[in-house]
Amino acid sequence: MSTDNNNRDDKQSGREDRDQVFSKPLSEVKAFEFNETVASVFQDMISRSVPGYDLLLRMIGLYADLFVQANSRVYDLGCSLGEASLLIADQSANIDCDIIAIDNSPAMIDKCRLHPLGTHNIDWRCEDIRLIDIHDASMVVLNLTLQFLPPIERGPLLQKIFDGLKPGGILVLSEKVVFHDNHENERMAELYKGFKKTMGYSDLEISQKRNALEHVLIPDNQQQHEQRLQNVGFAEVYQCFRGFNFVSYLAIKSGPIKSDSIESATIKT
Ligand code: GEK
Repeated sequence: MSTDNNNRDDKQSGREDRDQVFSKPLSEVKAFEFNETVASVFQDMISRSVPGYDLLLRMIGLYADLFVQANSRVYDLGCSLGEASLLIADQSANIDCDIIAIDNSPAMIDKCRLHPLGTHNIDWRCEDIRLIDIHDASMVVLNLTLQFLPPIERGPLLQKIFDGLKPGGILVLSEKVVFHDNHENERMAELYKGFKKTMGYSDLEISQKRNALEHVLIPDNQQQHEQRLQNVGFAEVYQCFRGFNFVSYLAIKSGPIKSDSIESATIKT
């Protein structure tokens, strides 16, 4: 599928939110920012850039059903347009819990605040996740966010999350990763580029975005993630998803399992 065809289809269908941020040659590729331009096309950008993004969201909905506890808090850290929070709110509609969705991009949070009021009880906050307090949490989501923090600040944030979780609480951590093995690393980069082309991105878009993200998104490898999660205290760490160079972990703080557990799991569609 060529990009030209996609652009034509979009114009014909009247869709104006297609990601074309890097489609024209740029004289200077600036560092990537979550600004208004990006926020206006973010839904399309992330679903065409992250293999399995929709599945990751559905998994977060499932975890909410299984792990969100009554009288607890749920934190969605780096919530962007709030897709994960909206799913969690749907899944935990019958549970007395507070959902706190945080992003430090004003453009993202402004758009979150446009979600219909009254249908979801979500506190949208424009804050830096490194500066917030976390307490009484039964679920914390870091869906593709940790990779944007300076590496040295990742351990302290995970420690704060672990300390703020109730027994039996969970962290969902999804990230782009690199691989220890050079050959695997190159192979996955090649496959990921192929994936982006099948999603309608041109070679120019792929290379300009890669340059823009160069010092902004700094991926760790799986060993670093697993070690860090164990170091802060998570007794159970499971890699529940991998799509090329994207992985998602479910990390559980020891404690009792919610009484109405796996057998009753239902996902609203
Ligand atoms: C989703 N989780 O759709 N404080 C707060 N927010 C931050 C910080 C910070 N220090 N650093 C980055 N962000 C979402 C997708 S996107 C992933 C997450 C991506 C925010 C940033 O503004 C952006 O909205 C988000 O983290 C990362 O499930 O674009 O690949």
